[in-house]
Formats: sequence, C-alpha cells, structure tokens
Amino acid sequence: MALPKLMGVVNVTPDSFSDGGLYLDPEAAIAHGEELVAAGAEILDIGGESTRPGAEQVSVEEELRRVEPVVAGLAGGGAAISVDTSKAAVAEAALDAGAEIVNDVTALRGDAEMAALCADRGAMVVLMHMLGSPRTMQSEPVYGDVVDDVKAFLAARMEVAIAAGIAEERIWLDPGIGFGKTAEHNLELLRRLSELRELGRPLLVGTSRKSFIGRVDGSDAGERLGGTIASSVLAAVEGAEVLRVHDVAEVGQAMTVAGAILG
Ligand code: HH2
Repeated sequence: MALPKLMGVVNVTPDSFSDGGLYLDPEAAIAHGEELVAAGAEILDIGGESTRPGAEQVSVEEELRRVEPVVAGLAGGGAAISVDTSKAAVAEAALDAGAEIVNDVTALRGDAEMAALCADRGAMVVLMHMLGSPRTMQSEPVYGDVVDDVKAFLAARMEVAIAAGIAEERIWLDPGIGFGKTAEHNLELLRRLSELRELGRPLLVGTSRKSFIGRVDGSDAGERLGGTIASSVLAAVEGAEVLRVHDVAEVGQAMTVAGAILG
C-alpha cells in the first residue's frame, strides 16, 4: 500500500463540528498547525467557515480576518498550505499569503470568480462532491447509485475546471464524505472508493470524526478516533492518496503500521 499524505485540519472557527472555538485565536491556530506538522502532516488545511450541516455563513471580511494570518503564520513551515474556502477573495488572499492548494467544497460552484482565480494562479484545486449546500444537504439525500452519481458529478466538475484553464494535473477529487449523504451512502462510497480512481486523479478523503461513525456505533464527535482510523486505513487501501484528518499523529501511526503489514 502506498502511504497517503496526511492533510491536518486547522479550523479557525467558533462552530466547527468537532473542534469549534479551540483555534479561533490566530496564535492558537498557528501553534496547532505546527503541532500537526511535527506529527507528520504534509499538508495543512486552514478554514474559517464551518461546513457542518446547518452552519451559518460567514462574511468575506470575517473569513479573511480568521484565515489570512494563520496561512501567513504557517506557510513555509514544512507543510503545503491548503485553504478550505468557497470564496474567491479568501482563496486569493490565502494564495498571496503562501497557500498552494484551494480546497473548495462547492467544487467551483460557490463563487463565479473561483475557477479563473485558480487557473491564473496555477493553484492545486480540490473538487469535492456535495449534494445541495451545507444548510440543506442532510435533508433526505437521494441517489440512483451513490458511487456512480458522485463519479459523474466529479467528472463533470473536472471538465468545467479544465475548460476554465485549470491544468488536469492540478486537480484532486473528493467524494465528500458527510456532505449530502446518509450513513449508508458514506459507507458505500468508502467500500467502493476504488471505482473513483477510474477518474484518473488523486483522491482526497475526509472521514475524520464524522457523524457516519456515530451512526455506526453511537459515539459523539469527540469519541470517534477509532472509527476515524478504521475508515482512514481502509480508504488508503482502496487508493486514497490524501487523508484529511484532525488526529494526525494517531492516523499516521495507523498508516505506518498498515503499510508495514501490507508492504
Ligand atoms: N470535510 C469538512 C470540511 N472540509 N474538505 C474536503 N475536501 N473534504 C472533506 O471531507 C471536508 C472538507 C468537515 O470537517 P471539519 O472541517 O472538521 O468541520 P467543519 O466544516 O464543521 O469546520
């Protein structure tokens, strides 16, 4: 098994579902990012707006105020910086401050300026599947075949990105675990993740602490490390190349051991 890269999560928000409020202060967020790099994160994903179901939207000014100093503080510190935003103005400021990756959970649908910005700047772009928006996505999501539908969506968004001038080599794809999916949809996507490799681009997967784990065993967000590790290892076995996780040290150890066993 090829060991995946770990993308450590730095949420500069008051309301993220598992760590909201812990790193709202830029100094605390930067210190946390440094810890994640020391623990083995090759990428840090810095976000200033929660995407949890029902989350309120944040203004551009507020999101910039949260994200920009943290990107500036962590850029050049040993990990590539990703900015978790769907706003072009925030992505632009983050790229100016040293970010290299734009992680847009709307897959370039949220802001008409985003695709051109990423193309112009030669940024890496994460295109993620989401049914609906964070406000609405958990109200009875319905698919034909969830894997086929997610795959078709990602193929279509990749075409849009390429048409906008984003080089295919700069695109990563993400099934969007927890974004407009029932627990069963998430489990099926993880079980059949390898089918998404047919799209030909690296897969990024984020299962960390998500509610599908709690649906399986009744755990709360703070008690899902075991489920995060199990789902992360299996995603890597199925071909995920980047794992977006909060618990970098623990998931990293699990990966190293899994990799040593599987060779
Ligand atoms: N998950 C979350 C946020 N951003 N980006 C990608 N590409 N893939 C994901 O699975 C993903 C993501 C949700 O996790 P978190 O950031 O911890 O929570 P919140 O959105 O409440 O801040």
